[in-house]
Amino acid sequence: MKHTRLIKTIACAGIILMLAGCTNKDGEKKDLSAIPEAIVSFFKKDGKAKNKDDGKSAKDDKAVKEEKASKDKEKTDKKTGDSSDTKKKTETTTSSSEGKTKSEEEKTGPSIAVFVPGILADSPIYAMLADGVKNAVYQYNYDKKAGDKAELYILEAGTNQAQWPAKITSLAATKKYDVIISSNPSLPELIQPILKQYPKQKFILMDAEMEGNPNVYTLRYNQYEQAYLTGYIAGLMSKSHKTALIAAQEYPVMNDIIYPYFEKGCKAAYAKTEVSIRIVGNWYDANKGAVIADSLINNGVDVILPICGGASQGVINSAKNKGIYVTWFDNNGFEKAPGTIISSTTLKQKEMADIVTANYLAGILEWGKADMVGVADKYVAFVQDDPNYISTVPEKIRKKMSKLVHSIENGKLDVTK
Ligand code: RBF
Repeated sequence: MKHTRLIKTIACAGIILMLAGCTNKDGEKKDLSAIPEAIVSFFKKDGKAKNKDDGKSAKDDKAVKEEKASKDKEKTDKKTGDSSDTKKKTETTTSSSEGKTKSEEEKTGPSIAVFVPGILADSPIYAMLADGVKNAVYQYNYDKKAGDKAELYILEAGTNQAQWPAKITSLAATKKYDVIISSNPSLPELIQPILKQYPKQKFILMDAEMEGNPNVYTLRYNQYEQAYLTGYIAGLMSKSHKTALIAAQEYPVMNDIIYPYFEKGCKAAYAKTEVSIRIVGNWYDANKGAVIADSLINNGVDVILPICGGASQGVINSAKNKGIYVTWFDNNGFEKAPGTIISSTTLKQKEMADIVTANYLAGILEWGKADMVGVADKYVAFVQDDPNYISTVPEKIRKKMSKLVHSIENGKLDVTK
């Protein structure tokens, strides 16, 4: 497969090292200080979310047990092949309509955990992941009887990346979940010890790459194309010919793909464009996002691409106040600031998460495979029909963008060449 070997994902040690750095207020170096409590959420059958303060593992979460109590029945050894599930199997409930205890009935449906490496709010890539998996589970459960329904548990691991290894390990340690679904390029490294310690635990990892392990399926997006398209419109729209990317943190995909191909796109539009990158140091600090954007704008930058989660709101506010443009990544962001947002280069992560989860539930997921999807597959898209795009971006530039999208779609342009 194309590009599959290009990314080295971050080791969990790498993540912790990243946390140890420090940044000045303009984001030139890294600084991760305030660490909010992680949040655990779980989703009830009707899809409504409940949030709880963290401090408990998935295993201990009483709410999860209550949610499961109405339908939880034993998992068979045949299904999990795992005799250490005894504790769960001996739990009983009186809620059975026929007066049977849970140990008398069999819970045969699959159990899925979604591990969100961060928080759902302001990270479209995670919200789309959760929505896609929820949809697939909902569809699967639609005509199933209680014991056969799939169970879904969603864990928000929070913004303290140092806690992710322990949190995902404790999810696997419960042995409750047939598959853990997540999304982040750092996951393949993070799960290495788990694959050894819990050899029956399966993982579906989106926005990640790992090939050849029979317990792991990965899918990533062609972010060469996503970044190049975004850079191209930034280069076309910049009047000062100075553009910038504000990233939450450095990571291999950012350093090796997103930033270089954003820069390449900018320069393909206008060769003398000056492109720079600044680092916020976390995925949530909107004030810092605004301070960094202000300083870039003061230096003449007039188009910014924020890839920094909740900090992006600060970048948008600053851009709006100072009358410059923002390009948007991952989902359709036009509504966030009409007239300021000039583009949205989207990933169809919701659709993809839905498909891979449905494939898993249907037993047809190809374990060990590492897929990549891009513009030609329509899983990376440049939004051209949004009214805000049409009203903000001049027709001449929209035509150039349309031509570029076509040439990538029909294979005439390989942005990596
Ligand atoms: N993207 C987000 O939107 N929100 C996050 O909280 C987030 N956290 C990340 C943490 C790490 C360690 C890494 C490597 C990436 C993270 N990303 C996050 C970036 C995400 O994988 C992707 O590159 C961007 O969303 C651009 O598509």
